[in-house]
Amino acid sequence: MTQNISLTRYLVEQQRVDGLIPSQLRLLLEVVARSCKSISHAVNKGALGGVLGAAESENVQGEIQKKLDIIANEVLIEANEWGGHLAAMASEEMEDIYVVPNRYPQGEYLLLFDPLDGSSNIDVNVSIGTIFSVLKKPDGDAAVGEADFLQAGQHQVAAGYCVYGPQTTLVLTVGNGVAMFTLDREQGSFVLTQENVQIPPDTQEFAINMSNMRHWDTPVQRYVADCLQGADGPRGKDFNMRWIASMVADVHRILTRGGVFLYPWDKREPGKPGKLRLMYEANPMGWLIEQAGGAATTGTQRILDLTPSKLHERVSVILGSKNEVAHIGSYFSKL
Ligand code: P6P
Repeated sequence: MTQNISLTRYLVEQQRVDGLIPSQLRLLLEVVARSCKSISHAVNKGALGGVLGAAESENVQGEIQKKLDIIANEVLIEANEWGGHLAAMASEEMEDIYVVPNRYPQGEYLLLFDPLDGSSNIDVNVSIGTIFSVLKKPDGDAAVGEADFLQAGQHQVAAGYCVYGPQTTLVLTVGNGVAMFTLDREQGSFVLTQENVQIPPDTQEFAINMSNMRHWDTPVQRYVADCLQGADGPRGKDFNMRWIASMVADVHRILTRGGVFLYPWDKREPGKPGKLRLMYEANPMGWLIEQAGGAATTGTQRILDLTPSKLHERVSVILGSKNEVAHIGSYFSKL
């Protein structure tokens, strides 16, 4: 394990050595990390904190919100609105963007987040997490608006997640590889536990919700069928399957030991390109995966190349070990 380097020291050194993190971005990332500590504390209380169960409201996706969804969203908004580093925020839990109130100075960054991803797992004590993405506000004096957020994922300046599992681990990239920080609850700080994360290019493990098999498009059906034939089939090797139904947890496993994650388009809602959201799920996770040597596509296109047309746009997601993602792509090109 690396010597006891705190997140703060890591960010200062990245700023000093590589100039990758201007001071305003460093401040933003430290505030997001502090927010994740607060969310972790609330999550860890569980039933003792009266935070389990559903709230009386729905989010923009039409999904019943959990109490912790709302708590996590409020923590991120309240922690980030006054610091002067942001112009606006966008969240899975809010229909419209949240412009920093006039009583606070506006900064040059835009923060997007899924405050608590995987919230269907909250009440059954399975890992969940916060996903975040940072963009720069386009130059100009015009008031910040939704259009400023509609940038392709390749323009992100920082991205990461915090997984609330057996450990609380913050995973971050600013474009110089992927680093992991584990929360030391005794010190109350995130400590660097891995840097320059590298995903193995090949894998024998895929993550997909198999109950949707009859709804998938042909390429995905053929890919999974070939994997299930194992060593005697066209892949010539056996495969293992995982599905945690918490993207943060599945992606963390892939960053840690390789694998592929698929949430493809399916014909249950043919008008939607997929279930997952482009701007605050697929883009940050896609950049992290690429920064760790993996790949992230829709099956036919690189996710980070997609220019969004609306804030809560959905997308088909295939990401993970580079060679396996390319192999899956070959099923689409055979169409
Ligand atoms: P399903 C959680 O709701 C989420 O957005 C992702 O974290 C997760 O990968 C997926 O949806 C799970 O979806 O249809 O398997 O419940």
